[in-house]
Amino acid sequence: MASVHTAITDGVAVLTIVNPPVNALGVAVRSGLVEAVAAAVADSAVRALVLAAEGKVFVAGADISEFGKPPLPPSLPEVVAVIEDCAKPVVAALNGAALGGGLELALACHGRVAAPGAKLGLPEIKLGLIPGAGGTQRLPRIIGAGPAFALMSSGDPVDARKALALGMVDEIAEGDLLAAAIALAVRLAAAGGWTKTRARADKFSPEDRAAFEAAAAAALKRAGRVPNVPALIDAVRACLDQPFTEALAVERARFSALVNDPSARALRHIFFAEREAARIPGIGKEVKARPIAKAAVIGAGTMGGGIAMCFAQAGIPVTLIEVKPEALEVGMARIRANYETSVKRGSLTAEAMAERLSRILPAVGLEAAADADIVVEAVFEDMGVKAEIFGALDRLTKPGTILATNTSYLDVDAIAATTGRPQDVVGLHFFSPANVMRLLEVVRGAQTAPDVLVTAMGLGRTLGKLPVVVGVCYGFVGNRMLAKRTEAAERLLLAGALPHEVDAAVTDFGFRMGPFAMADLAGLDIGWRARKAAGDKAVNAPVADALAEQGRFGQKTGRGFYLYPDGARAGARDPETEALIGALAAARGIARRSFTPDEILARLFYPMVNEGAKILEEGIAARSGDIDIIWVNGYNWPAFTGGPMQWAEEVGLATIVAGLERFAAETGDASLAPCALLRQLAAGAGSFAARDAA
Ligand code: T1G
Repeated sequence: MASVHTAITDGVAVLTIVNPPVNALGVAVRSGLVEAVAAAVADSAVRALVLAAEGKVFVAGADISEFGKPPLPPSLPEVVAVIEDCAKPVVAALNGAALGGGLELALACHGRVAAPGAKLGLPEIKLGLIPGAGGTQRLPRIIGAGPAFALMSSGDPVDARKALALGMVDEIAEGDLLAAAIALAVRLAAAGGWTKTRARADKFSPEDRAAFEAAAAAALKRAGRVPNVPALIDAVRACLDQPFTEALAVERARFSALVNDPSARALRHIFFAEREAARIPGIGKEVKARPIAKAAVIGAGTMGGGIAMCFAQAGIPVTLIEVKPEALEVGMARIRANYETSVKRGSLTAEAMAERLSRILPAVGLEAAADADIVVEAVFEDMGVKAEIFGALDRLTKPGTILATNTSYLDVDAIAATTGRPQDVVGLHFFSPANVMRLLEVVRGAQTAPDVLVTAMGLGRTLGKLPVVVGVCYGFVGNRMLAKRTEAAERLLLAGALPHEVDAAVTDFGFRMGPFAMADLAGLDIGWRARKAAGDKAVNAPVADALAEQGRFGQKTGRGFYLYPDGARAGARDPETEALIGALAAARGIARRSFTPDEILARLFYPMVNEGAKILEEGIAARSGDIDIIWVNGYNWPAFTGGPMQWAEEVGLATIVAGLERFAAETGDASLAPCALLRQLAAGAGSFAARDAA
């Protein structure tokens, strides 16, 4: 049970917050703090207070799970005011992360002592919010409006040393944190007076104002459609222009409006979905992972090299294997070049590059994988080639070695069947570039052993990935839904939309690139060859096929859907492409018409939502939240809309169902008809989220 414990040492009341795992400021903690402060103030034996916390985190902030529900008193701002207006000095002992409301609590204290490993931050911006318990008013008073705005608009924490330099903490306790905090509290009591943060204004100056305004203008330019950046600017500007109480009311008003904004709901959904994805249905904590001390990667191509870099970065020695020495050399050269680029950019030191390279052991021949604890196959997407490799690995590697395939589409069960150890086979679908993209689809074969799955999920996190369990089907989750978007985008071209209109609708929605610009960047030849190899499973993409057949592969050939004059990165409209689309439509007897951006988005995304619902029906994904974090982290779906399934909830499932029925009728494509789950949820006013929670 959450609580606040009080112990009195040397006339100092130490109030310790206990609410595992991260001391979130739920209502029990808030009430406990108000009661504990009142008792300490009433106790004549107490001359000062220390605010401490149990565990590895000081306070992770307000309890995010309370947002969107009826507020329970006392509110956090009330608790913060009780601390700041306390008749006796209060010092915060920051044993670990002090984030969001946790830092706001500390900022209201009259002194702050941090442990060396403490981190201090206001990450509310990442939840679609702004600080709502005085952070936008007290932090500027302590470190200046410019630095405070920078910290709040990034949402990234600073470490104890930086916090000391900024003035956010009074000292760093290299030894006993509590003793240092008590000593400071005693000094404040002995001095007989202290300054309330709300009363400080020594940090404000014309230069500080200018720094804030410049940072605000830059943030506003980057913000796009999200409403919390303008809200943060309003709150900090109020801090500079208005008395504390009025400015605090501005912060509260902006915060309260944001809590129920769809973008904040979306980001809270993503926050919890990312943590929920770690739970594998049907596998409990008693299932332990196999030790992974040594890895091997088969294939030194772009993917294999990137995967090897992931292991090296995580400190796991990895043997990178090719069958031909020259291919191995090319692969190693590409890895070195990647590192050199990072060193040039300053994101990697030369020492770290050398250290990581030393962990990648190039080798020719599968025998080199013999002593690996896990082998990741990353060769050509051909079942014959993979079957040969897995058969050999089955013979060469020791019992218990996990055999993983990086296949993007192929049947992991069929690959497992080529070995005598299907229980040790799993899919690890990395996304290109593997050393950058966070998403990892962990493909669970029919016979994959529970401890292999647990090992794969743990390894994913060790490699800095966001691992999500998916089932075996063509394209698993992400690529299976991407196929529906590709098909819908092509259909839109034939029906009358132009490439730049479709791409503009998608980028205005929040994607970095639209589907056609993305196809030109990746190379139209890649998809064209994949469709030819996929046979009847291929996506229907007549325009992309026609362009590829003319050798128009996109950026690499200077023209694809768009023109790229003189190697330009941004494509220009190409009259020839638009004429080709018109001819293809005419040949199909399609009377073309224009489409509004909203019609374009509905036609692109509703079929994806339908496919996602089918994926849930089939059990290929366990939760709609898993599907959402796959799309946010693997395909750049804008997080502030929560992913395709969360977005569908905001649109309204009944609207989605009606739209799909219309599209199915218009196109004659029965696969567009809403699936049973979607109909059932829409009819019963159910939701994907409720189904996840059931
Ligand atoms: N509220 C509720 N639950 C939380 C939580 C929070 N603030 N933070 C973490 N959890 C849960 C999490 O869901 C998981 O649950 C468990 O704790 C462990 O989390 C008014 C409005 C602190 C760095 O945004 O960044 O204050 O899955 O796996 O890796 O102005 O948690 O075990 O059931 O992440 O050790 C602002 C969010 C809130 C910080 C620890 N604060 N948390 O990382 O553990 S809004 C944040 C984190 C606010 C005020 C505003 C991290 C962590 P489960 P975990 P971790």
